[in-house]
Amino acid sequence: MRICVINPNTTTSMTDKIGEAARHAASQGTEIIACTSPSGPESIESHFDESLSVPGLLEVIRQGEIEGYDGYVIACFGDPGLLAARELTGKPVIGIAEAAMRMASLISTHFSVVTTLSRTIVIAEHLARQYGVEHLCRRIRAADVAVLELEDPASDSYRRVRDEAKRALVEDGAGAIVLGCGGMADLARCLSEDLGVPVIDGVSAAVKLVEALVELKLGTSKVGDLAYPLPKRFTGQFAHLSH
Ligand code: 5HY
Repeated sequence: MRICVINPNTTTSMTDKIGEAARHAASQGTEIIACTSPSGPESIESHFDESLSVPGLLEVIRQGEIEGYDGYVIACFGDPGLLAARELTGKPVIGIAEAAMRMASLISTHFSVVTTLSRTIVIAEHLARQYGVEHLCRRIRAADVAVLELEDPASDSYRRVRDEAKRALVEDGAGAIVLGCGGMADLARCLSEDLGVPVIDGVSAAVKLVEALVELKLGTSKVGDLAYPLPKRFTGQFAHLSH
């Protein structure tokens, strides 16, 4: 099977890191195609960034349908454009936040999330509520690490993420840690060894969920709100979407 893993920000080094984590998690026979969004912000750290990341990731899905991929992963912890993306395809589309939160609920009674900047905490809180896991999520915490600091080997981002996760274990009574950024995909194994608890990277979790759905021949329902978009005219920069 061929899974397209989309980095909705435009930082190619982060796409490479996300692709590596996805390939590490993928089963033999699964090909991972890691794609960087063709348009949008270099990092997604606000509602504004998130909204402007969506057209680019939807364009990757539209092209992916021509390529004939078997499934998609949206590798940004805000799960931007997830439902719109599901409208565009009959294949499974999994967001890394939903994947990580659901996996965490299978292996711990309570988990905490460690994300990047404190201003993004509310985005993850909204998702936990939307996914119906807010009662299992003790707290969404921020390591106050900017997304692109995760790309800088000289930054002490690992230590800051680790120390915030340690606080989550002590203060929240969390049994597992969910990493709140696609750019943290490479930290999960080290952190889990350092902390002695399960640490969930959403990229790996999402790849495994897509594989499971494809193997079960389960795709996105095309009945109801996730049916293909209705044909209509679009103007301006979206005129090419008219059909
Ligand atoms: C992410 N931003 O996973 C989110 C993390 C965040 O560019 N990739 C980003 O801070 O919400």
